[in-house]
Amino acid sequence: MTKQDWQYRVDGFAADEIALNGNRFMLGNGYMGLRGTLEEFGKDQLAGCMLNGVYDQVPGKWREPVNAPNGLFTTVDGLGAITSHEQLLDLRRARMSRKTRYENGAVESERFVSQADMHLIAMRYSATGVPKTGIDADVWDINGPHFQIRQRSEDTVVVETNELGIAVAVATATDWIDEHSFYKYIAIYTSLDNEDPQAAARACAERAKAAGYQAVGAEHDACWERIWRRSDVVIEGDPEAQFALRYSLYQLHLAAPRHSDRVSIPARALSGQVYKGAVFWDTEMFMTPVFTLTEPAVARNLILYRYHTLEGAREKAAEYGYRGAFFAWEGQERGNDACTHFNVTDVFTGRPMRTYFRDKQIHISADIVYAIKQYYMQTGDFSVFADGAAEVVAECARFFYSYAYYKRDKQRFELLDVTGPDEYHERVANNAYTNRMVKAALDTALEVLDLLKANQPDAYAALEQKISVEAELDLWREMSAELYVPQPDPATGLIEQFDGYMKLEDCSLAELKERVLDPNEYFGGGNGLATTTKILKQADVVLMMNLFKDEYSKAVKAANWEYYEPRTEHGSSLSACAYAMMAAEIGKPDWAYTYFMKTATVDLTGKSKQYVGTLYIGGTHPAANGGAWLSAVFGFAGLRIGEQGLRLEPSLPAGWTRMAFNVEFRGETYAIDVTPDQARIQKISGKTGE
Ligand code: IFM
Repeated sequence: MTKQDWQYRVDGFAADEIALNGNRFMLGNGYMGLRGTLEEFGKDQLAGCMLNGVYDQVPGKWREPVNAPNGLFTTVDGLGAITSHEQLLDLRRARMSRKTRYENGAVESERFVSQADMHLIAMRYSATGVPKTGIDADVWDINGPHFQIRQRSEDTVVVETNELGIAVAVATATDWIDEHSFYKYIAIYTSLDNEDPQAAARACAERAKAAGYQAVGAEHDACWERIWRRSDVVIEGDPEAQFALRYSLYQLHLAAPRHSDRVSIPARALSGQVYKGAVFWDTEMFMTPVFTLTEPAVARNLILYRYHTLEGAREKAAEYGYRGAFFAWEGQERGNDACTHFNVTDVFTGRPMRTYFRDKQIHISADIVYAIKQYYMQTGDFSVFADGAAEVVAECARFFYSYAYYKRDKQRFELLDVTGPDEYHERVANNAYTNRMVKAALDTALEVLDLLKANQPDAYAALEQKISVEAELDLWREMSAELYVPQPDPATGLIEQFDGYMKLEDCSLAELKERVLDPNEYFGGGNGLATTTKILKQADVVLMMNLFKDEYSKAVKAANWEYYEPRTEHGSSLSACAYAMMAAEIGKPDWAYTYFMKTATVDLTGKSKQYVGTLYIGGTHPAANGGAWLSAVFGFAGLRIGEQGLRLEPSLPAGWTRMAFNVEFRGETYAIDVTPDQARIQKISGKTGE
């Protein structure tokens, strides 16, 4: 494989890389994600075009998003075996192309998923034989089948999902150049976005055909040009790092919902049905921050998605006997939690294992409030509160008040029976990350409601009428003041991850791994190897210190990084970036670089966990992709954001001669330029993308 500037290329065909290449060569536009499989591939090679926000459940199986019928499907008879193959991804223009030679001929194609028209895919195809092109409705599913075919012709397929009866229409318009080559325009609409999806898809495909490949391609390219103008980060002196960061941003952008605040970015983006196509805290903690500073309109959509899914979070809180909004660990379109109580299968017994991802990760609600607060602070956009964010924030605070215990003997509130980011230790008391985040959520709720009352009394009154919170504000204030937040030990500087963590067995990661009996066994859950030890799944205290930088001294940060780093298994792709950012801050650039490259190359190397128990978890990693940007911008460039504005505390890795990028802050664009000798922030008038 070669990586050149803006291009990623794989030379040679490897059958065992088909699934990984499907991820690596992804295209998408937030509405749909198209896997980078070859045109002749079908469900056995995991061809897929996932529609964001369209879910279906087969009775007794997990609910997951729906793959649309494959309108790119094209075969050529008699080609024989592959003799050479080159597949190329142009990041700048988000186009995938391939050149394949066979014993008896050749195929060349190029495709893009339009960024200008979210319903459209365009393809150019040529072969030495006579290609047969159609629509393959026999799609890849993990827990399918999800639809019935309602109508089918050569250039149109309309299907209807089983559970909710959502119609998905795929219409194609083919423009033959000669008998070997053609342009094909594939349009996808659903009954969620159009009353007559079939007519809309047909019109879209025909419109594109009339405009032609060059014209629709030019519109698409122009959109991507704007995206890159806002978010590109230039790294000089390290082409590997440059490419990895751009590639990460590319993957993240593929899933960004620019068109709607009714969908978000699932944990595996739009690369497939893994993790039930669900939205996790990954979005708020690792992706939204990128958009908040580069494309705030996308961040706003992601935030308001939580408002539109508030009902599910309220239902979940009520289900467990609480008030307010308990956001899902695995959220789907109504905010409903797709996570079951038995989310992992034990590899030894084949039995479902009781896990507590769903019931105990109360930090998700606090993560959402944290992202909202950062969004408001960094964009100055207060209108988001009247548009729904105030209700989200208030309902989260209400939930936390109803979840907490007041311990009379200790005269403090505590959060008992929770699971923090380190999911190997379930049902713990006073997880430092959770408690600190909950305090921040309460404070944000109080601040926001105060501001709303003062500045938009009508909006405040409407909110009060809808969910009447005024009587609870003093309770939240009291809880925030008296909530226990684990502090650094005065002697060691260490923050205990949760009550009793320090008493657990202190075995090394290497020792733990020697105890492994099955390569896919889960380290958490009831009997997991890590549960009785100090080995953690992913950054927890270290993540918290990144979020509340000003509250801890450098010495405390260093002590905790050094303590927790060797004990972290990084069993989640969310982990590396937290260690990268903190390493840069405490003067460990080599470590920062190692962790940066780990997060930035996760979808290139494919070296992430593919199984948890018997559960397949492969796909792309948008949180790690966002984490690459966070590591570069907050870690290496050392961007710090306070009430006073922006400042830099850079710590460039060896060999990096320059970093340059733009951020949008409170309606202005700032150009940031860092070299080993100087760091500059310069206001540019207007917004980058306009
Ligand atoms: O949200 C994460 C979780 O923190 C660790 N396991 C994977 C999830 C989805 O990325």
